[in-house]
Amino acid sequence: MPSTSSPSKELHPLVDALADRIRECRSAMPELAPLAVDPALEAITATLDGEALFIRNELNQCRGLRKLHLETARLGLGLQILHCVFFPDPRFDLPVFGADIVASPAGISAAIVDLSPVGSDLPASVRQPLEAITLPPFEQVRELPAWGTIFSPFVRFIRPVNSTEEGWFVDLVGQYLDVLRQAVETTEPDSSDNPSTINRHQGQLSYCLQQKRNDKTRRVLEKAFTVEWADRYIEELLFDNPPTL
Ligand code: BLA
Repeated sequence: MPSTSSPSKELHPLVDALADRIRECRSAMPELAPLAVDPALEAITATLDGEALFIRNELNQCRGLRKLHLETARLGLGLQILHCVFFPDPRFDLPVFGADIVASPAGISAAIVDLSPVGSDLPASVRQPLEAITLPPFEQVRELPAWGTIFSPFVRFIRPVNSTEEGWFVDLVGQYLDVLRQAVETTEPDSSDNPSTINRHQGQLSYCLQQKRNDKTRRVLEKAFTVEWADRYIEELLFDNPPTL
């Protein structure tokens, strides 16, 4: 790990490896296109107590997904974050993909991945292949927070104990993204006014609302920047509500 005072932009090997795997899977998505990012939010740098902070945001869209967001960041006290959410277009019966890693000089404290439903159940096109995935025997499985009711039964929330487990986690995320890509390729959209579309829009709103109950995210951003900045960042970039249909 780089020391906490290092101004370098190096990231924990798991953060780098997972970002690379996500980029590789993202590049295989059909009709992938860049999505405009507010230049003020694309690359953010700051200094806190002499430590260099940065956030890098990558935004794309593709068939079936309204926003593919990958963020890598160093946010003070040696904290490193990988944050990734792929939000579906509500006209498609597709889940929300989410992955998050929190690393500090003490190691990785949290690694989570899920394909989360935006209705009562995951579509069969996603549930069936997920059921077929063999879960690696992670030693430390973490308990979900109270707001974590949005996650599917396939959510994996762990603290990897060594680089072998870190590799398992990267592979697992790759498998979840392969499942998502196949569903993206085979799902046909409903119309905007179809009741299923409206329900999925509602479900995505709830997903965003629940994620905003994670005050650990908010606190880190408030400390590195300001309360107002953190609020805007969360509302407009991390968990913006899906556009009205
Ligand atoms: C926890 N998220 C955390 C923690 C921090 C952050 C500091 C506490 C570390 C720990 O519990 O070990 C911070 N995460 C951030 C910041 C960003 C971020 C600052 O993404 C972005 C700038 N969080 C998500 C997504 C998921 C997620 C998409 O953003 C899941 C798909 C999950 N983060 C998540 C969960 C916890 C967490 C479940 C544990 C919360 C708890 O135990 O209370």
